[in-house]
Amino acid sequence: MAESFKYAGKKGNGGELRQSASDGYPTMTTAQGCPVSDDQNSLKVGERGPGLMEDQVLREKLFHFDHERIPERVVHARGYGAHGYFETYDSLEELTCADIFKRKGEKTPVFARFSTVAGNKGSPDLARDVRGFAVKFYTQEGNWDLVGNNIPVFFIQDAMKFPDLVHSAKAEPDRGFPQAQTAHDNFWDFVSLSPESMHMVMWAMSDRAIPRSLRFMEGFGVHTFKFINDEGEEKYVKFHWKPKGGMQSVVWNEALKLNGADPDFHRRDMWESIGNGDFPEWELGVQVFDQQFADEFEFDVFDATKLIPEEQVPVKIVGRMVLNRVVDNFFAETEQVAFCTQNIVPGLDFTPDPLLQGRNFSYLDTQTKRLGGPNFTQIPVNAPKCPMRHFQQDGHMAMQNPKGRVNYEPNSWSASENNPRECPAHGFKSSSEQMSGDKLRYRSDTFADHYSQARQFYLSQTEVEQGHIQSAYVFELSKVEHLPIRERLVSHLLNIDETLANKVAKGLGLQEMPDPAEAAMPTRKDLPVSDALSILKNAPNTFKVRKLGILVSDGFDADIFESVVNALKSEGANFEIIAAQVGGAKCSKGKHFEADQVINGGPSVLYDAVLVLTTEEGAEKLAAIAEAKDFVSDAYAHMKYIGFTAQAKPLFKAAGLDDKADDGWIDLAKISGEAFIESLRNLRFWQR
Ligand code: HDE
Repeated sequence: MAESFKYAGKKGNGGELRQSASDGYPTMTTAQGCPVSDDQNSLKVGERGPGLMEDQVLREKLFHFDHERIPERVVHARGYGAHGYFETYDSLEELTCADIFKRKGEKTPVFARFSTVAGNKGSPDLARDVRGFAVKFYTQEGNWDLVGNNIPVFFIQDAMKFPDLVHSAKAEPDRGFPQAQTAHDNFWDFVSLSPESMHMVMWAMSDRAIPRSLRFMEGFGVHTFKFINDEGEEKYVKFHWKPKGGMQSVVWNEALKLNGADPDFHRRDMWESIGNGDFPEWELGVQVFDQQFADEFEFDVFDATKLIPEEQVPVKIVGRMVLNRVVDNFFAETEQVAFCTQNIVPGLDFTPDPLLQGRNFSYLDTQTKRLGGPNFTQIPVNAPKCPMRHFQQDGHMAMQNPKGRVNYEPNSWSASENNPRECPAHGFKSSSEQMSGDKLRYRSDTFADHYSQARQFYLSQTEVEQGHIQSAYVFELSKVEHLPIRERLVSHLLNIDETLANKVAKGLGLQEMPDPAEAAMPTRKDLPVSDALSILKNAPNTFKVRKLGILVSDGFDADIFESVVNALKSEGANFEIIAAQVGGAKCSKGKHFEADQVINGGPSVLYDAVLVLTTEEGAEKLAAIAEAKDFVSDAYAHMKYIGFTAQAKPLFKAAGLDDKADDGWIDLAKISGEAFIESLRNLRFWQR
């Protein structure tokens, strides 16, 4: 028990452990600033009497507690945010007059929030789902919100379908489940009736939807935007975030186990990496193209279900984002941050993408509902860091009403900080593009090809990744109860790739192959493979900022341990010690090491690779513990590298792995720690 705790234990206060201001703590007050004399007991008539209505201290405390929750986001409810900066590599003045891209080396503060889409606030991090990737840049000419995802395309083409898509993906309304999963009838019913979703669904079934860490995923602005320079010249632009640590995902079975072992796996990883000084970092890239390219490109650049392959328009890197500060308070910052796609700055503009146009309404509307009024822009995480001058006033929680007499314009009062005017030269200007047309509800024919890029994505994957996609379809559709929905989905897959369709049909045990779905346009078979679409083809070849789990027993080899730890340090990687007891273990040189995890709290899914460093006796003891056997058999099943010495064999035998050795098993008695870490740079032994 901490020394500062005092046991009050006297008559009349319930005997709680109690500290008071006289112990050197500041005096507690009510929200009105009134000093509180007793924070343990409500006001009563007599010692056992009924409570008194006049107890303003109790009423204020309960009132505030009752109002602690705000509506969670309808989508992207579960998220995690951090602060950092964006550094501009070079001036982009030729392309855009956006202030943030003007000065080489300039740092602009940012707040980023990553999220899953379908699950509620308390859902697990490793759900198979799209990840939100939203960044608020506090530029000197206003906030720019780039509200993107970790997948470069979207399920639907028109904002009109968004509520339907989201309703179908969320828990079914009658039963209230499943949580944070698309593996149910409603979702697959909707998407199988919406062929436009087939490209994005393919991404969602790929490893992109189960990232190892938020730090190891790409981000995309998805829509085509516009860059406008000082001369009013316009170019189209798509935004990309490239993770400095490289891309990496988990395998599905690992995701399932991670959700049980640590539902906060991604947020804990972000919190710890920033705390360790391994600041998550991404480079911002742009694909810039002109009207001529847009006219000649195979698909409509305003169709958010299509991407532009990097091989066709290379991604030019223009800066980097470093996240170097966790929030002070999760609610104040991560929960109250209000991203709005309509927050853009001079030098940028929207395009007619019908999804983006709808989003520009929806975000402002949702923030007003969620945060309770129009003044959410004054909450510190949302407030611009440049001056704001306008005549908007009042409303719920108004904190920054204009000072002085002037609250309208035009006025004849003298110019002052509180009396601003429009600025035709530098103010935000929309693209001067001419628009005309009939008023109609119509889906452009240029949006009609729903399968070609899904096929291109699938064929661009390695065999291992294609296998994961096949299994994901089979898993998800196996949870669909209605056979016609499964068949309908397979009928779309037939339009994408026959082999994939056959594998999924076989996995589902379909008795008869359906006919291919009716297609508005035939699938193009001439789109070239795009290597940029694969995670494994772009593997980072480093173990940097990854984590090795070292399972030890008393008497573990001190020299091997030291050599591995030194090699990890020079790689910039981390490790955790796992032992049968949290008290830790002694090495062969008699030094005692605390364990970071006890074996039933530190399964191998938490690590990128494992090392089993035990004595024979230690391995025999571990062999009797179910979680220790899972530790090694899961590492094996998840294609992880397994470092070991011969003494660990009794554990492997008990786990049924004694005849399973392959090149992913590394005997540390035979090679140095350095050589071991070199192998770990492959991240997984996919050949297994
Ligand atoms: Fe969102 N989306 N969205 N979305 N979205 C929201 O805003 C919406 C779309 C994305 O960390 C909501 O604050 C519509 C595409 C992210 O706070 C809501 C449409 C992309 C986040 C909303 C889309 C996104 C949201 C819910 C179709 C990738 C979380 C709560 C027209 C480019 C931001 C909120 C954060 C959040 C509406 C489609 C990304 C309801 C109507 C496409 C990352 O306003």
